Amino acid sequence: GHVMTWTRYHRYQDILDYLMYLSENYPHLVELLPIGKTVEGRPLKVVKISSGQTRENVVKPAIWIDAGIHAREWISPAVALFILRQLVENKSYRTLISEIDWYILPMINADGYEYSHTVDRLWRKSRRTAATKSGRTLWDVSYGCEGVDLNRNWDWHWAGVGASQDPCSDTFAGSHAFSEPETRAVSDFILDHRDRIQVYLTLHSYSQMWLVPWSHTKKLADDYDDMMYLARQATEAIQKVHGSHYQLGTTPSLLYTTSGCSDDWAKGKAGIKYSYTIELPDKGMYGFLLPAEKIVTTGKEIFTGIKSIAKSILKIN
Ligand code: 0X9
Ligand code: ZN
Repeated sequence: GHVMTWTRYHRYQDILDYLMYLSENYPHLVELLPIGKTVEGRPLKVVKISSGQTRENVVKPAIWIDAGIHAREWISPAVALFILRQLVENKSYRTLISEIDWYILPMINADGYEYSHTVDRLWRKSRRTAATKSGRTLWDVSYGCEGVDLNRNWDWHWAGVGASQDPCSDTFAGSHAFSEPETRAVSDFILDHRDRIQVYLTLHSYSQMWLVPWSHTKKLADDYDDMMYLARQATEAIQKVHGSHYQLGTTPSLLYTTSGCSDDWAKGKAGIKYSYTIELPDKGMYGFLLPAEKIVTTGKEIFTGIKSIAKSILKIN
């Protein structure tokens, strides 16, 4: 059994138990792929969902979804798990998983997530301890200097605009690109599967936006129109579910310029054409403290958007 519900936010161990439950109950659909460990030793597990019924000689396209890069954005892993459950337990999506392989990592920053449950609800970064030359940790010097912003640590214009080299900053980029075991594990896995992964999706909160690369520059990507076309269909489909409006555009046009982010890396380095950051609800009323009652409604609308992307991908192929 498992203790997963959709009415509260769960601890990491309960999330791992739920993944185990799914893989034991649906062994023909669900495979858990251990890809590494966090700084504090927590396992990182990619869930592969695939029905295996492929036509011969056809390479199935794959979609990657990750969540929980930022500790305090609790709605993100919750929505990833909701989508996971729909794909596995809802029989109406059998075609979707027979024609597309899904790789879902419900939690990247497991250390930070646990810390946000036990110590500081608004913690954002990982829990890397920065050692100083004197042998003391920076944490001894000043609270908040632990951790790396795992959405500034990717090998794409690393430590450029919108990222900090100061360990005490909330946007600390780390000591070098991919200095962190969490980002390294994910990027290695994605590179290993880059031939098949056609969509990269990463879930954040908050502000209700569907963000399109690039974010390190105001220049538009050559295939900006292609990315926008699929994303526009997705956000229009989302709006039909409960009327939620997701703003659509590049990060600099809607927020600010950022470097070393996962979506830009997935596009720029891994060559995944359709790469998006989804900023989940809300628009600021609760912000990071979105009540758990919103998990189901948010999950439903985002799953609708993702299904739209999946259908577009199948048409393109
Ligand atoms: O600053 C971030 O990392 C994201 N916002 S958040 O509030 N979730 O921290 C925005 C990322 C925008 N950058 C890219 N889409 N690359
Ligand atoms: Zn975030």
